[in-house]
Amino acid sequence: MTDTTADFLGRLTAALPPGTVIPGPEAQDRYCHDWSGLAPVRPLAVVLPRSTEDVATCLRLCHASEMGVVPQGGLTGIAGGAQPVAGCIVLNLERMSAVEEVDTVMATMTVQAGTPLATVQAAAEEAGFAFMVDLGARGSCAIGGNISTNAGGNRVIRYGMAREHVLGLEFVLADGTVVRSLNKMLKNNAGYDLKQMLIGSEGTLGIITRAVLRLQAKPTSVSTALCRCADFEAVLSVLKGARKRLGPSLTAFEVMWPSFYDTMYGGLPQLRRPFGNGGGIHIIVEASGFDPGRDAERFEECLGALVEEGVVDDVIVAASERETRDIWAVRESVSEYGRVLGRIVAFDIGLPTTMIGDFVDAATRELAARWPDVRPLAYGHIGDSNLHLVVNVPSAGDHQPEHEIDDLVYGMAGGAGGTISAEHGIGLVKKPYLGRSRSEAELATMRRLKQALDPRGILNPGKVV
Ligand code: FAD
Ligand code: LAC
Ligand code: ZN
Repeated sequence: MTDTTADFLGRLTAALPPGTVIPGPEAQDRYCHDWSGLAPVRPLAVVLPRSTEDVATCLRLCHASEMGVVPQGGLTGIAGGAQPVAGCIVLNLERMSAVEEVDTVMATMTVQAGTPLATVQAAAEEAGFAFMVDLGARGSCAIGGNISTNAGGNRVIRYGMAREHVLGLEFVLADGTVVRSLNKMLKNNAGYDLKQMLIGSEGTLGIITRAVLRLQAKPTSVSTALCRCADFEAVLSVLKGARKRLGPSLTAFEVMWPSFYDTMYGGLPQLRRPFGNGGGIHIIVEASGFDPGRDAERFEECLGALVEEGVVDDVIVAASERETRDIWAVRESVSEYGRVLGRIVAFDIGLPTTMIGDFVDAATRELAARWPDVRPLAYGHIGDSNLHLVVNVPSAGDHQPEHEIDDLVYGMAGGAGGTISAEHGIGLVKKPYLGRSRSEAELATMRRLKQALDPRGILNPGKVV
């Protein structure tokens, strides 16, 4: 540590309440990495603020000394956005966890940014509402991280991404300026909508400290089915049919190719497999409604028609909460990749939906031509045009040919007019490929925005753009 760094950490520690600044060597290992699989990095210090004022004080000092700051929520990000950067401090918002208000007339909830997503969902339910951002990491991720990544998840087809669920934000700019923009109104066109700039900016433009969230009425019925189809053409017919027959009741459409489905069931014997080993592509279809007397019937009519049309080969409709959980269990087993596959290279591609089937086939072919023992698992939020591909080359062990795999898959996705990130963001992992999805003019505009808001480049240095 240089004298200046030691001086800086001394000033930071003195300016913040006792126990807020944990020196790097004493910080728990969990702050040293996120879910990206990148090698852990020990920060100079971990700052654990309890208030917006603490965040502002910290940023003011960092700005003055040009000290880099890596914001962290629940550290479940997959793109390396929350991964510490050597020579920088970490600012983790876990102590800023509180549901401050539920406004039952406006249907809003005001929360601190470190509140876990599952806590937000539970508080909404307790108040008779639902918060409709939902993803597998719900127990660990924080709402500030969800907003900063503009998270997607399983209900996007009906309710949209995190952006659609945010009405107001409080955030702190790089120089410590606090911007309180805790709007609750659905309509507010008074000048630029500043929150939109922060949403999805992955901690590079400001630190989110509070959010006003938009709540939804809690559906009184939820119907869930697992369908099996022969091929991707049939999957597209099911999507069209479900959209037409279920309209806004269609709340999830998650697809699992045999590569994903069979590998995860094979690797996790505790999961109960609803169908035999009949192959095919599996779809979780979920509908939610407000007419419990009729909703289940309408759902079964829809699925019955799809079976009759010959696009669905087999279907199981969950008859209990337990069966619903069983249907989702394999889709939610993605946190077990380490156990089932070892090290992976993960993709979060967006593609025109009609092209996804051919893309999966072609990528599988090309990967196998290069690495004969490759295991490419395909699944995703296909109702949102979002394909996840997870690749493992068993013979490469802990040294996966990450860059070659990235080049191959991103080359193919770019050729098909896709995006390199539909929901996880760019972080560090995808930064070298951003130019495949954005034009020079778009990149230059992003850099101008970054320069205007963070002229000393202290916020999440080296990430995104
Ligand atoms: P972190 O990982 O801590 O941070 C993410 C980014 O946000 C970083 O760039 C960080 O610097 C920044 N950040 C965090 N908090 C703040 C703040 N308060 N202010 C400013 N910047 C901040 N993602 C999806 O979109 N859809 C899914 O379906 C999905 N499923 C997942 C399933 C599993 C099992 C796992 C492990 C991850 C999944 N993810 C999914 C990825 C991840 O959960 C999301 O990206 C989530 O939104 C990250 O939240 P976090 O609190 O963990 O953020
Ligand atoms: C999922 C995460 C990885 O959908 O985005 O499983
Ligand atoms: Zn996803």
